[in-house]
Amino acid sequence: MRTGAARAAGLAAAAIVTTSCSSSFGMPRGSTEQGQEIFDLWQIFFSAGIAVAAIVYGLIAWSVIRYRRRRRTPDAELGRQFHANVPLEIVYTAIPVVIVIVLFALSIGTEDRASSVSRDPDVILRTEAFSWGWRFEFADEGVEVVSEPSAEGVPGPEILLPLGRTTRIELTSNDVIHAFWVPDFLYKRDAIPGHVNEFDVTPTVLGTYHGVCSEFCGLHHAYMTFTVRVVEPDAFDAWLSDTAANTGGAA
Ligand SMILES: [Cu+2]
Repeated sequence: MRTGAARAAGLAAAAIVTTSCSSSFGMPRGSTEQGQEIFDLWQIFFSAGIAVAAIVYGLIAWSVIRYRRRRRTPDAELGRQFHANVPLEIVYTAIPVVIVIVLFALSIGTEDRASSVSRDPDVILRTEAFSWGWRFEFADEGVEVVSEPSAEGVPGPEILLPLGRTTRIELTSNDVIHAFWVPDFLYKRDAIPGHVNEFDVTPTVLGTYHGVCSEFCGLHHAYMTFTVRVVEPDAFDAWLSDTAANTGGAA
């Protein structure tokens, strides 16, 4: 019984150490420069959480074992009783406050960097959400990609984005509030009617990414999907000119 428990504890410790060493704690790493900023912040939060948990659970375990009632302890006997320990109380109030201030400051820095928009983006993608689909427009190139009428099993539209280039997404909605979310980008933004939200994505990993509306917006919310395929810039340019030619130029 004891060896079983020891083995389980050993395995758990090994799992924690291995996970920590791979240093992503199982999180997606973010497939854009902006997403990687957020990933780095999450790592700090997660590590801080592990450190705090280790101290808290360690102290609980120590108290339970060190101050447990022993067999020989008389029924009425209590441990040493005392009231207040000002230095200790100051320390355990100050440490969490400092942790919160540091995490707050780091969050503001990350938010600034992840949400900052470049003055000179390589591509501008106007994105309009509607109930229940998406209209993507590469206005400068005259390319428009629109959802089919939404229904179960109808695939969402697919757009391409160039690897390593900065795409400015100008996001709005033409009816209710929706939200643009590509989980692998670790970044999500609301699409608000009458307002344009701007953010940049600079993809760093080639791949096909699933996108969804992440603001419940009505009956077909669940079908409001899209696909983003990150390709080499040359392939992106070729796709744009092919699509522009096939649609006769939507601009
Ligand atoms: Cu929606």
